[in-house]
Amino acid sequence: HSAEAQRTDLMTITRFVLNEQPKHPESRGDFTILLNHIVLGCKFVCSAVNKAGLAKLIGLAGETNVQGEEQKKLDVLSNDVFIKALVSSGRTCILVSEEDEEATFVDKSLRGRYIVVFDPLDGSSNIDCGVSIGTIFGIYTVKEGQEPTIEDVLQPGKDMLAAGYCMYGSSCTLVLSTGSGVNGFTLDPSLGEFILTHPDIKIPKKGKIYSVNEGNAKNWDGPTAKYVEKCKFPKDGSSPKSLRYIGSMVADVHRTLLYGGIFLYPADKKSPNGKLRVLYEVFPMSFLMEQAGGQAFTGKQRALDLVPKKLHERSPIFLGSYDDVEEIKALYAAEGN
Ligand code: P6P
Repeated sequence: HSAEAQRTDLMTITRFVLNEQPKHPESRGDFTILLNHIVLGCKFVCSAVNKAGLAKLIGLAGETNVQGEEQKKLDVLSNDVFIKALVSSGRTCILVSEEDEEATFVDKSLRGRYIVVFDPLDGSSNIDCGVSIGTIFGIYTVKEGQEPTIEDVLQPGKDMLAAGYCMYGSSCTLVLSTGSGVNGFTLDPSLGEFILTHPDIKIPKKGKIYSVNEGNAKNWDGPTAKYVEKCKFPKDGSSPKSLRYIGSMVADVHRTLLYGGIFLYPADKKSPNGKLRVLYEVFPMSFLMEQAGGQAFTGKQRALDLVPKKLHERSPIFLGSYDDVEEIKALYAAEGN
């Protein structure tokens, strides 16, 4: 392309997904409509998060606003926006949110064939100090015509149709996979469009960074403790890995995806299943990692093979560069023998 052509050949996320359509001859544009409503939610949250600091300053967030209404917390507000956007898309039948104990069953009049599992604002405890936070989502489909039940949600992550996250940081970046690779889009606020900026993301095969909350070291099991020890005091004379831990999953995973390395939220004596939730944290991030050439492991099995029994079930997770995850798998296998 000439420079001129590139500047005018805006590849928006909608156009990108429509171009994918020939691979799904059966699709009637339903997925594109669903995705557009997810994108709408992300745009809203992006603007709300960016104003949050200001809103707090002028006494809106968390207190009563000028109309005297109690200003909703950002994660509750974000959840309301996503639920309303997804229901109004007319393409969903069940919604599972980190914010809601029970699943939302969409009314028959607006029901479609997609299930969306999502965390509307993961890491929201970091808003006040300006650390990047994000929305994480995964999409399943149900067989046509069946009355949807909660069993339809408890599917292994490998059956997801698509997964992604939107990170609200210095820029607003949406990373998406529909099962044929991973692509990143950055919001151009002047257009209000997500533009393709990171085509065909591939995670480096091996990385120089490990990402874990070292504060939990006292409670780690053997293989995790051995692996982290190896990162800090490599026996083969190689240089130690760097530690980078932001404490916001979307930010830690985004860095891992682009720079390589490994992100760990292991089990520990206090929380035998770790902290992160299977449906809307572990599965979407594991789906993206595999699509980008990396892998994701629970300490016992491939993360995407897990079959959840409960909506808000947790699992330990080790994800990132293929070779780095292989190393911790070997340590768990050795312990298992
Ligand atoms: P810890 C944020 O609260 C979160 O859910 C994830 O975004 C993040 O990876 C994790 O918890 C951080 O947990 O125990 O290290 O503070």
